Amino acid sequence: MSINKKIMELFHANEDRFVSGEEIARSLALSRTAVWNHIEQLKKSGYQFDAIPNRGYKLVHIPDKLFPNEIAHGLTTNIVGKKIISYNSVPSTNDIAYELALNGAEEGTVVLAEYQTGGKGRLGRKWHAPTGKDILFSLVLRPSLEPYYITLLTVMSAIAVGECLQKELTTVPVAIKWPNDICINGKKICGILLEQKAEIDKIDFVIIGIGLNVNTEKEDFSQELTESAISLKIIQNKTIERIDLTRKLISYLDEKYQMIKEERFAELREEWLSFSNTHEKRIIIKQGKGILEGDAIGIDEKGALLLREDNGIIHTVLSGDLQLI
Ligand code: BT5
Repeated sequence: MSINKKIMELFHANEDRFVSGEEIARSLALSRTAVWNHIEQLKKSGYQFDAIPNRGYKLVHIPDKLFPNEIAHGLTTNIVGKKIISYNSVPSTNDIAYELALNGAEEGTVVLAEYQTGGKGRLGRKWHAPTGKDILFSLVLRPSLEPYYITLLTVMSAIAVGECLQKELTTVPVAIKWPNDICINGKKICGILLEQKAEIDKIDFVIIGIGLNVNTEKEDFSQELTESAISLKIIQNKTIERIDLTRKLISYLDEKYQMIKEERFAELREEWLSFSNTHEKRIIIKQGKGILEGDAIGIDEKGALLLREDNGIIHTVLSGDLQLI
Protein backbone atom coordinates (compact mmCIF):
# COMPACT_ATOMS: atom_id res chain seq x y z
CA MET A 1 0.00 0.00 0.00
CA SER A 2 1.39 3.43 -0.88
CA ILE A 3 2.32 5.83 1.92
CA ASN A 4 -0.24 8.40 0.73
CA LYS A 5 -2.91 5.72 0.91
CA LYS A 6 -1.84 4.77 4.46
CA ILE A 7 -1.90 8.43 5.51
CA MET A 8 -5.40 8.84 4.09
CA GLU A 9 -6.56 5.74 5.97
CA LEU A 10 -5.31 7.33 9.16
CA PHE A 11 -7.19 10.55 8.40
CA HIS A 12 -10.37 8.64 7.55
CA ALA A 13 -10.16 6.72 10.80
CA ASN A 14 -9.88 10.04 12.65
CA GLU A 15 -12.16 12.27 10.60
CA ASP A 16 -13.50 14.18 13.62
CA ARG A 17 -10.17 15.30 15.08
CA PHE A 18 -6.75 16.75 14.37
CA VAL A 19 -3.97 14.23 13.77
CA SER A 20 -0.50 15.46 14.63
CA GLY A 21 2.46 15.12 12.29
CA GLU A 22 4.20 13.27 15.09
CA GLU A 23 1.37 10.73 15.35
CA ILE A 24 1.45 10.10 11.59
CA ALA A 25 5.24 9.78 11.66
CA ARG A 26 5.08 7.33 14.55
CA SER A 27 2.31 5.09 13.18
CA LEU A 28 3.84 4.85 9.72
CA ALA A 29 7.52 4.85 10.79
CA LEU A 30 8.29 7.99 8.79
CA SER A 31 10.37 11.08 9.48
CA ARG A 32 8.50 14.37 10.16
CA THR A 33 9.92 15.76 6.91
CA ALA A 34 8.59 12.75 4.99
CA VAL A 35 5.15 13.28 6.54
CA TRP A 36 5.20 16.93 5.50
CA ASN A 37 6.23 15.98 1.94
CA HIS A 38 3.39 13.46 1.68
CA ILE A 39 0.83 15.95 2.99
CA GLU A 40 2.05 18.41 0.34
CA GLN A 41 1.59 15.72 -2.33
CA LEU A 42 -1.93 15.01 -1.09
CA LYS A 43 -2.74 18.74 -1.19
CA LYS A 44 -1.54 18.85 -4.80
CA SER A 45 -3.99 16.02 -5.59
CA GLY A 46 -6.79 18.21 -4.24
CA TYR A 47 -7.12 17.09 -0.60
CA GLN A 48 -7.55 19.96 1.83
CA PHE A 49 -6.56 19.99 5.50
CA ASP A 50 -6.98 22.42 8.34
CA ALA A 51 -3.52 22.79 9.88
CA ILE A 52 -3.00 24.15 13.39
CA PRO A 53 0.49 24.37 14.93
CA ASN A 54 0.94 21.89 17.80
CA ARG A 55 -2.33 20.12 16.98
CA GLY A 56 -1.67 18.87 13.47
CA TYR A 57 -3.95 18.32 10.48
CA LYS A 58 -7.64 17.68 10.02
CA LEU A 59 -9.11 16.43 6.76
CA VAL A 60 -11.67 18.94 5.49
CA HIS A 61 -12.08 18.20 1.79
CA ILE A 62 -11.73 15.18 -0.48
CA PRO A 63 -11.26 16.03 -4.17
CA ASP A 64 -13.96 15.05 -6.65
CA LYS A 65 -11.70 12.48 -8.30
CA LEU A 66 -12.44 8.79 -8.56
CA PHE A 67 -9.48 7.73 -6.40
CA PRO A 68 -9.67 3.96 -5.70
CA ASN A 69 -8.85 4.28 -2.00
CA GLU A 70 -11.65 6.80 -1.48
CA ILE A 71 -14.19 4.59 -3.26
CA ALA A 72 -12.98 1.50 -1.40
CA HIS A 73 -13.31 3.30 1.94
CA GLY A 74 -16.28 1.73 3.74
CA LEU A 75 -17.14 -0.60 0.83
CA THR A 76 -18.48 -3.92 2.10
CA THR A 77 -19.13 -5.86 -1.11
CA ASN A 78 -18.37 -9.55 -1.66
CA ILE A 79 -17.09 -9.49 -5.22
CA VAL A 80 -17.58 -6.22 -7.09
CA GLY A 81 -14.92 -3.62 -6.30
CA LYS A 82 -12.50 -6.06 -4.64
CA LYS A 83 -9.92 -4.26 -6.75
CA ILE A 84 -10.41 -0.75 -8.12
CA ILE A 85 -8.12 0.93 -10.64
CA SER A 86 -8.59 4.45 -11.92
CA TYR A 87 -7.00 6.46 -14.69
CA ASN A 88 -7.08 10.07 -15.79
CA SER A 89 -7.48 9.27 -19.45
CA VAL A 90 -7.76 6.01 -21.37
CA PRO A 91 -9.01 5.06 -24.83
CA SER A 92 -11.88 3.06 -23.26
CA THR A 93 -12.28 1.59 -19.77
CA ASN A 94 -13.81 -1.50 -21.41
CA ASP A 95 -10.65 -2.06 -23.45
CA ILE A 96 -8.44 -1.69 -20.37
CA ALA A 97 -10.64 -4.07 -18.36
CA TYR A 98 -10.65 -6.57 -21.24
CA GLU A 99 -6.86 -6.51 -21.41
CA LEU A 100 -6.60 -6.91 -17.63
CA ALA A 101 -9.06 -9.84 -17.73
CA LEU A 102 -7.05 -11.53 -20.49
CA ASN A 103 -4.07 -11.26 -18.17
CA GLY A 104 -5.95 -12.86 -15.29
CA ALA A 105 -7.52 -9.90 -13.44
CA GLU A 106 -9.64 -11.16 -10.58
CA GLU A 107 -13.41 -11.19 -10.76
CA GLY A 108 -14.82 -7.94 -9.40
CA THR A 109 -12.02 -5.73 -10.73
CA VAL A 110 -13.37 -2.24 -11.50
CA VAL A 111 -11.70 0.13 -13.95
CA LEU A 112 -12.60 3.83 -13.86
CA ALA A 113 -11.49 6.84 -15.87
CA GLU A 114 -11.99 10.58 -15.74
CA TYR A 115 -11.94 10.72 -19.55
CA GLN A 116 -12.09 8.35 -22.52
CA THR A 117 -10.57 9.27 -25.86
CA GLY A 118 -12.53 6.50 -27.60
CA GLY A 119 -15.54 5.69 -25.41
CA LYS A 120 -17.52 2.90 -27.05
CA GLY A 121 -21.23 2.25 -27.48
CA ARG A 122 -22.66 -0.85 -29.14
CA LEU A 123 -22.09 -1.70 -32.81
CA GLY A 124 -19.23 0.74 -33.30
CA ARG A 125 -21.17 3.69 -31.89
CA LYS A 126 -19.48 6.21 -29.59
CA TRP A 127 -19.96 7.19 -25.96
CA HIS A 128 -19.31 10.87 -25.22
CA ALA A 129 -18.45 12.27 -21.80
CA PRO A 130 -16.62 15.43 -20.67
CA THR A 131 -13.56 15.18 -18.40
CA GLY A 132 -14.06 14.51 -14.70
CA LYS A 133 -17.84 14.87 -14.50
CA ASP A 134 -19.34 11.45 -15.07
CA ILE A 135 -18.87 7.83 -14.13
CA LEU A 136 -17.04 5.80 -16.77
CA PHE A 137 -16.90 2.34 -15.31
CA SER A 138 -15.97 -1.19 -16.41
CA LEU A 139 -16.28 -4.34 -14.36
CA VAL A 140 -14.66 -7.74 -14.89
CA LEU A 141 -16.88 -10.71 -14.03
CA ARG A 142 -16.25 -14.42 -14.50
CA PRO A 143 -19.71 -15.96 -14.16
CA SER A 144 -20.20 -19.73 -14.51
CA LEU A 145 -22.82 -19.26 -17.20
CA GLU A 146 -23.28 -20.26 -20.80
CA PRO A 147 -22.66 -17.49 -23.37
CA TYR A 148 -26.35 -16.95 -24.19
CA TYR A 149 -26.84 -15.56 -20.67
CA ILE A 150 -24.95 -12.42 -21.69
CA THR A 151 -28.24 -10.55 -22.20
CA LEU A 152 -29.28 -11.41 -18.65
CA LEU A 153 -26.05 -9.84 -17.41
CA THR A 154 -26.97 -6.65 -19.31
CA VAL A 155 -30.42 -6.79 -17.75
CA MET A 156 -28.86 -7.34 -14.30
CA SER A 157 -26.57 -4.32 -14.75
CA ALA A 158 -29.45 -2.15 -15.93
CA ILE A 159 -31.49 -3.12 -12.84
CA ALA A 160 -28.50 -2.33 -10.60
CA VAL A 161 -28.11 1.15 -12.11
CA GLY A 162 -31.88 1.72 -12.15
CA GLU A 163 -32.31 0.74 -8.51
CA CYS A 164 -29.28 2.71 -7.42
CA LEU A 165 -30.60 5.90 -9.03
CA GLN A 166 -34.19 5.37 -7.92
CA LYS A 167 -33.47 4.43 -4.31
CA GLU A 168 -30.50 6.70 -3.65
CA LEU A 169 -30.93 9.77 -5.80
CA THR A 170 -34.17 10.72 -7.41
CA THR A 171 -37.91 10.41 -7.05
CA VAL A 172 -38.38 11.09 -10.77
CA PRO A 173 -39.19 7.69 -12.29
CA VAL A 174 -36.20 5.82 -13.69
CA ALA A 175 -36.89 3.55 -16.65
CA ILE A 176 -34.98 0.81 -18.42
CA LYS A 177 -35.27 0.66 -22.19
CA TRP A 178 -34.32 -2.90 -23.12
CA PRO A 179 -31.62 -3.93 -23.28
CA ASN A 180 -29.09 -1.33 -22.19
CA ASP A 181 -30.46 2.18 -21.77
CA ILE A 182 -31.44 3.82 -18.52
CA CYS A 183 -33.72 6.79 -19.07
CA ILE A 184 -35.19 9.59 -17.01
CA ASN A 185 -37.86 11.90 -18.44
CA GLY A 186 -37.59 9.92 -21.67
CA LYS A 187 -33.90 10.84 -22.06
CA LYS A 188 -30.86 8.60 -21.81
CA ILE A 189 -28.85 9.00 -18.62
CA CYS A 190 -26.83 5.79 -18.80
CA GLY A 191 -25.70 3.30 -21.40
CA ILE A 192 -24.33 -0.18 -20.81
CA LEU A 193 -21.97 -2.11 -23.06
CA LEU A 194 -21.22 -5.77 -22.40
CA GLU A 195 -18.30 -7.49 -24.05
CA GLN A 196 -17.31 -11.06 -23.47
CA LYS A 197 -14.73 -13.69 -24.17
CA ALA A 198 -16.39 -17.05 -24.36
CA GLU A 199 -15.94 -20.64 -25.47
CA ILE A 200 -18.83 -22.47 -27.08
CA ASP A 201 -20.39 -23.52 -23.80
CA LYS A 202 -18.84 -21.22 -21.21
CA ILE A 203 -18.23 -17.53 -20.58
CA ASP A 204 -14.55 -16.98 -19.88
CA PHE A 205 -15.09 -13.42 -18.70
CA VAL A 206 -17.43 -10.55 -19.31
CA ILE A 207 -16.76 -6.82 -19.17
CA ILE A 208 -19.68 -4.69 -18.06
CA GLY A 209 -19.13 -1.12 -19.24
CA ILE A 210 -21.31 1.58 -17.72
CA GLY A 211 -21.38 5.22 -18.76
CA LEU A 212 -23.47 7.31 -16.36
CA ASN A 213 -24.10 11.01 -16.92
CA VAL A 214 -23.60 12.48 -13.46
CA ASN A 215 -22.49 16.12 -13.47
CA THR A 216 -22.68 16.70 -17.22
CA GLU A 217 -24.00 20.17 -17.99
CA LYS A 218 -26.44 20.81 -20.82
CA GLU A 219 -23.70 22.54 -22.81
CA ASP A 220 -21.38 19.52 -22.43
CA PHE A 221 -23.69 17.48 -24.67
CA SER A 222 -23.09 17.74 -28.39
CA GLN A 223 -25.94 19.11 -30.48
CA GLU A 224 -26.82 15.57 -31.49
CA LEU A 225 -27.36 14.62 -27.84
CA THR A 226 -29.01 17.71 -26.31
CA GLU A 227 -32.51 16.41 -27.02
CA SER A 228 -31.88 12.77 -26.17
CA ALA A 229 -29.47 12.83 -23.20
CA ILE A 230 -29.78 13.98 -19.59
CA SER A 231 -27.62 13.95 -16.45
CA LEU A 232 -28.27 13.70 -12.72
CA LYS A 233 -27.08 17.28 -12.28
CA ILE A 234 -29.60 18.53 -14.83
CA ILE A 235 -32.41 16.68 -13.03
CA GLN A 236 -31.38 17.53 -9.47
CA ASN A 237 -30.03 20.99 -10.20
CA LYS A 238 -27.01 20.29 -8.01
CA THR A 239 -23.61 18.65 -8.22
CA ILE A 240 -23.59 14.98 -7.25
CA GLU A 241 -20.77 13.43 -5.18
CA ARG A 242 -19.23 10.96 -7.62
CA ILE A 243 -17.18 8.99 -5.09
CA ASP A 244 -20.22 8.17 -3.00
CA LEU A 245 -22.31 7.38 -6.08
CA THR A 246 -19.64 5.05 -7.49
CA ARG A 247 -19.48 3.23 -4.15
CA LYS A 248 -23.28 2.82 -4.18
CA LEU A 249 -23.26 1.63 -7.79
CA ILE A 250 -20.66 -0.99 -6.89
CA SER A 251 -22.86 -2.17 -3.99
CA TYR A 252 -25.98 -2.52 -6.16
CA LEU A 253 -24.02 -4.41 -8.83
CA ASP A 254 -22.64 -6.72 -6.15
CA GLU A 255 -26.15 -7.41 -4.83
CA LYS A 256 -27.59 -8.13 -8.28
CA TYR A 257 -24.64 -10.32 -9.25
CA GLN A 258 -25.29 -12.34 -6.10
CA MET A 259 -28.82 -12.94 -7.43
CA ILE A 260 -27.33 -14.26 -10.68
CA LYS A 261 -25.02 -16.55 -8.75
CA GLU A 262 -27.97 -17.86 -6.75
CA GLU A 263 -29.90 -18.32 -10.03
CA ARG A 264 -32.71 -16.04 -8.82
CA PHE A 265 -33.60 -15.32 -12.45
CA ALA A 266 -37.36 -15.07 -11.93
CA GLU A 267 -36.86 -12.42 -9.23
CA LEU A 268 -34.56 -10.43 -11.51
CA ARG A 269 -37.21 -10.61 -14.23
CA GLU A 270 -39.80 -9.16 -11.83
CA GLU A 271 -37.44 -6.35 -10.84
CA TRP A 272 -36.76 -5.63 -14.49
CA LEU A 273 -40.49 -5.44 -15.24
CA SER A 274 -40.90 -2.79 -12.55
CA PHE A 275 -38.43 -0.58 -14.44
CA SER A 276 -39.45 -1.38 -18.01
CA ASN A 277 -41.02 1.49 -19.91
CA THR A 278 -41.97 -0.66 -22.88
CA HIS A 279 -43.89 -3.47 -21.24
CA GLU A 280 -47.09 -4.33 -23.12
CA LYS A 281 -46.45 -1.48 -25.53
CA ARG A 282 -46.17 -1.47 -29.30
CA ILE A 283 -42.53 -1.60 -30.34
CA ILE A 284 -40.15 -2.20 -33.20
CA ILE A 285 -36.79 -3.88 -32.87
CA LYS A 286 -34.10 -3.12 -35.40
CA GLN A 287 -31.49 -5.82 -35.88
CA GLY A 288 -29.07 -4.94 -38.66
CA LYS A 289 -31.31 -4.55 -41.71
CA GLY A 290 -34.19 -6.52 -40.22
CA ILE A 291 -37.12 -5.03 -38.36
CA LEU A 292 -39.60 -6.78 -36.09
CA GLU A 293 -42.85 -5.13 -35.04
CA GLY A 294 -45.27 -6.20 -32.34
CA ASP A 295 -46.10 -6.01 -28.64
CA ALA A 296 -43.43 -6.22 -25.93
CA ILE A 297 -44.69 -8.92 -23.58
CA GLY A 298 -41.75 -9.27 -21.16
CA ILE A 299 -38.36 -10.95 -21.00
CA ASP A 300 -37.47 -14.59 -20.54
CA GLU A 301 -35.13 -16.03 -17.90
CA LYS A 302 -32.11 -15.29 -20.05
CA GLY A 303 -32.99 -11.63 -20.38
CA ALA A 304 -34.19 -11.96 -23.99
CA LEU A 305 -37.06 -9.69 -24.99
CA LEU A 306 -40.32 -11.38 -25.92
CA LEU A 307 -42.03 -9.72 -28.87
CA ARG A 308 -45.45 -10.93 -30.05
CA GLU A 309 -46.25 -10.27 -33.68
CA ASP A 310 -49.86 -9.65 -34.73
CA ASN A 311 -50.03 -13.19 -36.14
CA GLY A 312 -49.39 -14.49 -32.60
CA ILE A 313 -45.81 -15.64 -33.21
CA ILE A 314 -43.60 -14.85 -30.21
CA HIS A 315 -39.98 -13.92 -30.97
CA THR A 316 -37.21 -14.28 -28.41
CA VAL A 317 -34.91 -11.33 -29.15
CA LEU A 318 -31.37 -11.40 -27.75
CA SER A 319 -30.10 -8.09 -29.13
CA GLY A 320 -31.18 -5.09 -31.15
CA ASP A 321 -32.36 -1.51 -30.90
CA LEU A 322 -35.82 -1.06 -29.50
CA GLN A 323 -38.16 1.81 -30.32
CA LEU A 324 -41.61 2.57 -29.02
CA ILE A 325 -44.11 3.30 -31.77
C1 BT5 B 1 -24.43 2.33 -25.14
O1 BT5 B 1 -24.37 2.01 -26.47
O2 BT5 B 1 -25.30 2.99 -24.63
C2 BT5 B 1 -23.27 1.78 -24.31
C3 BT5 B 1 -22.46 2.87 -23.69
C4 BT5 B 1 -21.41 2.33 -22.76
C5 BT5 B 1 -20.44 3.38 -22.33
C6 BT5 B 1 -19.48 2.89 -21.29
S1 BT5 B 1 -18.49 4.16 -20.64
C7 BT5 B 1 -17.48 3.04 -19.83
C8 BT5 B 1 -17.28 1.87 -20.79
N1 BT5 B 1 -16.17 2.10 -21.66
C9 BT5 B 1 -16.56 2.24 -22.94
O3 BT5 B 1 -15.79 2.47 -23.89
N2 BT5 B 1 -17.91 2.11 -23.02
C10 BT5 B 1 -18.49 1.82 -21.74
P1 BT5 B 1 -25.52 2.29 -27.52
O4 BT5 B 1 -26.82 1.71 -27.06
O5 BT5 B 1 -24.97 1.84 -28.80
O6 BT5 B 1 -25.69 3.85 -27.50
C11 BT5 B 1 -24.73 4.70 -28.06
C12 BT5 B 1 -25.46 5.98 -28.45
O7 BT5 B 1 -25.82 6.71 -27.27
C13 BT5 B 1 -24.60 6.93 -29.26
O8 BT5 B 1 -24.66 6.63 -30.63
C14 BT5 B 1 -25.24 8.29 -28.94
O9 BT5 B 1 -26.39 8.50 -29.75
C15 BT5 B 1 -25.74 8.11 -27.52
N3 BT5 B 1 -24.81 8.69 -26.54
C16 BT5 B 1 -23.46 8.82 -26.59
N4 BT5 B 1 -22.98 9.38 -25.47
C17 BT5 B 1 -24.05 9.61 -24.67
C18 BT5 B 1 -24.22 10.17 -23.38
N5 BT5 B 1 -23.20 10.58 -22.65
N6 BT5 B 1 -25.48 10.23 -22.89
C19 BT5 B 1 -26.55 9.80 -23.58
N7 BT5 B 1 -26.46 9.28 -24.81
C20 BT5 B 1 -25.22 9.18 -25.35
